Amino acid sequence: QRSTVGYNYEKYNTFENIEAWTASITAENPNLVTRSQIGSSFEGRPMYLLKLGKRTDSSKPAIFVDCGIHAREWISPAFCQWFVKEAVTTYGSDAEMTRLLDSMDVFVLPVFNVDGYAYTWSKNRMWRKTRSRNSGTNCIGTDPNRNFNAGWCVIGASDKPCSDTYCGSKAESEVEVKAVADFIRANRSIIKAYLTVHSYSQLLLFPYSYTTALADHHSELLAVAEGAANALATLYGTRYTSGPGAVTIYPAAGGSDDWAYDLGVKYSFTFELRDTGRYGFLLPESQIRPTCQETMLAVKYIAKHVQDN
Ligand code: ING
Ligand code: ZN
Repeated sequence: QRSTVGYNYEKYNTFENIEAWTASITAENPNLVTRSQIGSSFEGRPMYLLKLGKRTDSSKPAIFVDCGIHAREWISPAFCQWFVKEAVTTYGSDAEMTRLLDSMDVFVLPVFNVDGYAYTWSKNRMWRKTRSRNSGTNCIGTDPNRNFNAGWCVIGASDKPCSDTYCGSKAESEVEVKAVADFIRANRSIIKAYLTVHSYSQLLLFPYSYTTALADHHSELLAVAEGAANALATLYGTRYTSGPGAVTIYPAAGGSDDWAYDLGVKYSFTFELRDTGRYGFLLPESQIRPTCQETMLAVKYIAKHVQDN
């Protein structure tokens, strides 16, 4: 991918393709995109982060978006790529996108769990976790969305390395989780919103998942989630359910949205994209475009609320 001309956003792309694409899209849009590396994975793959935003002298408030925490949820990295494409192609023509990127920066991590994602292409399409070694067993990997330091491993997570929801040997045991947590901690004064994209189930979740207690900002978060879900539905009528994770899907500790929220990032949301189970993780490529288009409306709705508050 020496250029993004002809890059296919309506197919699932390999990690290598996505990696090359991050370089091309950055090179082609120097006034809007900067690429940095926030870490390396267990197997040594780079974790590239794209910063989208109109260049300014002073630092701007920001939104952090990650995709691909779980390896098999392929629609998620596809959405992050779509979002970046939309940002660079509609900046200057779409009023909402222009205002967003003039007033804020959007950090996009297209693939969080890079090793797991590569493994779903080479060996096991249904892999979820990282690919790190665990001592005393041949079972591989930790669930990165059970590895954040938010009620770590108290509920809805397993302390057994062979489980698909293994919480790891300690919070942030996974280098990928530590890289993201370190970046967000270092930028906590500017990061106003944290969005993490999963699939599937058509849900828009917010804290908490590690407890059934309601978040301090519950009513505002619920209103924003419902507004975003309504915006999403205007395009194709796709129905999303909004609510706190613990009561809307299941109790689960160590999730990234709970951790970001407790750090002070008020607008913290987990998207569970299409579908509701017909295809599940194997969402056909024909649904990439409609899924990404409708999800853009929800993300832009949240971004507008964050800008205005
Ligand atoms: N769902 C999420 C999971 O990690 C979740 C649900 C969201 C749990 C937020 C904890 C916090 O299980 C999928 N599909 O991965
Ligand atoms: Zn997931």
